[in-house]
Amino acid sequence: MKARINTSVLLSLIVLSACTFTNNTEFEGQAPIALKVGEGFVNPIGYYEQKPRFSWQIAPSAKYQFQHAYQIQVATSADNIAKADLWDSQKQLSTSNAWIQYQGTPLSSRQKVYWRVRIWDEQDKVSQWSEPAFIELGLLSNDDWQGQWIRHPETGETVTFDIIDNKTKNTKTVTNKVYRPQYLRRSFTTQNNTVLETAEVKPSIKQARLYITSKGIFNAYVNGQKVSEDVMTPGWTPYKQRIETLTYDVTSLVHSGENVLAATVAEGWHTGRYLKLRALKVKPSALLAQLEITYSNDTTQIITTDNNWQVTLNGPIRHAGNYDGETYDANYEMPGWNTVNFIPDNWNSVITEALEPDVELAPKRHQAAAVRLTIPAVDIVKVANPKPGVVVFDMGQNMLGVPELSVPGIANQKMTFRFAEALHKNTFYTKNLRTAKATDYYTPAKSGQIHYVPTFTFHGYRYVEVSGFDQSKTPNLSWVKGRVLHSNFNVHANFKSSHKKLNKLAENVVWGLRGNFLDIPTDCPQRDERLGWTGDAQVFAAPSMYMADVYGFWAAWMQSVRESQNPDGGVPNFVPNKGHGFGKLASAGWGDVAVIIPWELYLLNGDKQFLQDNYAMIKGWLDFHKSKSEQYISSLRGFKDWLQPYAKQGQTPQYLISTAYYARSLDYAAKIAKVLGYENDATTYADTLNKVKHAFRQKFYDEKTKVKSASTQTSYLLPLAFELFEGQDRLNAQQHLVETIEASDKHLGTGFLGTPLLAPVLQNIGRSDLMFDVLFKETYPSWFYSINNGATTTWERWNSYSLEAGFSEESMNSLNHYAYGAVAKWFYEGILGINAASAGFKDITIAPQFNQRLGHAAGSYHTPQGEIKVSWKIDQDQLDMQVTIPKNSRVNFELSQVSGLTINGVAITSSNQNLLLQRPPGVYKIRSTLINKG
Ligand code: RAM
Repeated sequence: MKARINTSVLLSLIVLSACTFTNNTEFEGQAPIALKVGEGFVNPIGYYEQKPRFSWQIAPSAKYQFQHAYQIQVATSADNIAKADLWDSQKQLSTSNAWIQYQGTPLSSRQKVYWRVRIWDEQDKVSQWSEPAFIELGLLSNDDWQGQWIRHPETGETVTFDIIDNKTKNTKTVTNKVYRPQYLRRSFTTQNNTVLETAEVKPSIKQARLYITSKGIFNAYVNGQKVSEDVMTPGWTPYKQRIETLTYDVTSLVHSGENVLAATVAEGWHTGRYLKLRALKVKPSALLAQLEITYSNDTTQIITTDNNWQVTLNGPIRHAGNYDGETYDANYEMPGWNTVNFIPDNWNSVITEALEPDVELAPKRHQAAAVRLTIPAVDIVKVANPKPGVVVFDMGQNMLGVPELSVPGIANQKMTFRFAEALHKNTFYTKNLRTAKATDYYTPAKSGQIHYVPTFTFHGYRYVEVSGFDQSKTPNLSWVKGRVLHSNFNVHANFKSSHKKLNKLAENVVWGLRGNFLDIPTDCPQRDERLGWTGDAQVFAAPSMYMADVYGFWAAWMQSVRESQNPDGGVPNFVPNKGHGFGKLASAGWGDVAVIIPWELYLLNGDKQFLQDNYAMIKGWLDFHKSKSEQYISSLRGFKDWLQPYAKQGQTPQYLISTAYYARSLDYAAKIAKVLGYENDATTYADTLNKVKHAFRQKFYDEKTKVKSASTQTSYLLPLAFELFEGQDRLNAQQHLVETIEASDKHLGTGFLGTPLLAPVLQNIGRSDLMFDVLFKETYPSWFYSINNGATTTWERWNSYSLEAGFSEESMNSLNHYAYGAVAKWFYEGILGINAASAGFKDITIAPQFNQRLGHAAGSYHTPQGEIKVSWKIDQDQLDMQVTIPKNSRVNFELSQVSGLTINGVAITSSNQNLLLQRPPGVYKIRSTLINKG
């Protein structure tokens, strides 16, 4: 028998002694690791939260398994950490290792704080303290900014464009403004350079921070050195409400004496056009910066954007736009323009503009974009009807990025670089880019090899067409590389199986992710669109979480969604939008993003703050749904089951879809309200849900639960996935669903909304075998059809392209749309069986779906507690599986297709089924016979 110890006495002893002897080996408990704040930030500079949320993990190598309590200390300096002069949580009995909110005095702009954590294990033994981590805040308020927006005085150049009129289909000419990229600079002398009257020692530079943002996109330099590798900063937010700001540590770049702070600013999303809306009024780009230098004597010098700056439009980047590409002329290069040795002759003085009080300047709350990969060209392709002097490179991969070009040029002979997603009947094809010109130009000042990477644009492409180069040289693969850009998060998708095409599909989905996560989630990266479509986002957000560290990315975009909500509660079709046309309207299955992303990401992370942050929007959205419904049937407009095969928008009736989504949003809202403790709201939403369910059932289905309209897969998937039917109705609907799938010879028949529901519904009704049949179909419409036709990403349409006939249509045909990639969630949740049994994966269910076509499958998922790993293989009928469960989690095994199970050598019989439930962290080796091969 264990002796009972008085825990509180023991604890005070531990706390006391731990404070005195922090490194005492008596406390061998391994310290927590992976300290993070907010949505995954490690030691951030320029952080955004005044009350940060702390997360950590137990090291996989620790001798203990669970956390039973924690203590967090926050201090003003690393030396003071044991004093916890800002906040000491004290010992808190809690198993939570994530999202613990700081409760001290809210942190202020620029403040740098240190924090550490220790935990008590299941035996109530305290661990060592973690290594201290830090957080440094950015500028939190507009009042922190002392400077003004600065820009070139010009008012843009008028350009004419030919566009196809949507109604008449005739070409018409419109005019608009474009703004040339600006080169801005100012020099300054550090304060410690002044001649000192006394003999005291000159103070040295202790720290320098650059706070900076722009309307448009910028690159910044101190003394000619780029301050960071970020690209397309500050990214895209609803600029009329909020512009994100960046913070850079430039301590090592500022010298005592004279310095130059400089920046280039181009159109980006702010000033550039979007969609075909050439005529939309655009405002010029501008820069806002504040360099703060702190000296060893604790004085501070601040350099801001003011009328001491000079600007020119006569730099080498002549034009730059997201859709149309960049034009670079080396004759305009200004060597050293951003250094002290340069004399800015003929530069203009900037004009200044006051900060708008209603435009919030806020620290960027997720990672900026960056070059994440560089890939080589794999082939020089022979096209049909080759034009002399034109060569086409194949990158082997459809991607979002910019080329890295090392091409031989001739002085003053313009080179042209065009981009295409695929060859069309062996020709270079750009019609599916619509009005996006997606062309870069480079004019060399002298003959020889150029080295050029476009700065202020991005393209969605696989093929690069190069012309204008030195014809005496033979094209070489080394001329072109592909720099892959996306927001700077880690991609750790690692699903692998014995099936090549399935693996290729999994890879393609990841490339769809890489290709559409440039600061905001986009529908596509190549044509004149590239917008944050909310429907696409709601289907792909949860799947993307299985593949990359994208929580911060989504949480940031959801803030933009909140800011874009219309006064009537409608959540727009795409975010950000410029308040123009159909972009700001709300649609069923699109606007529901307001509820779907908060709930589904909460299930994966367990971060209640995310629910709270979005709660007002959720309520507004439900009110909006209500205003669009009569007798609990919704008449909200939408895009139906967008791009369902064989039918443009889909045959499932709009109001059936709208009512189903009304129900889904009510259901999720009721759950969210419950988690947040808003019991009345939870009851109201649940009551309304019941009424909507009833109305839905009566309105759209007959007495045999057959849909009254055309029988589509989606018309059964929606009520089954959203649990809108009970009892016999549910069974009937299941049967009708299976019949419709069988009627199409097991091909899918779903669009954007139906497709993500297929796998979870079929698994839920015990028909994973049928899901595998659909998944492994080779012919249209199917996922493998695209692979059989050379896909390296997921496409917008099931038949966007074929090797034989090329692109199926001219418009609306992107080869890089992530929506249909939502199926990849099932690779992790279904095939590997990694499921959250409680929000945030503290409770895990492992329920793999085996199938005769798969000899093995493996992969992992990063939960807030650590990595879950699953791998299984089937040899004859023998199943061998290995599962790793991270610390501070428990696992249930649900293995339905097996018999004669052993776990770590122990046979599971009817009397010890408990060995399948609530198991602790560790490695499980599972063997069994497969009785149902699926
Ligand atoms: C297209 C977009 C997007 C889709 C909408 C309805 O233009 O590409 O994917 O959500 O239409």
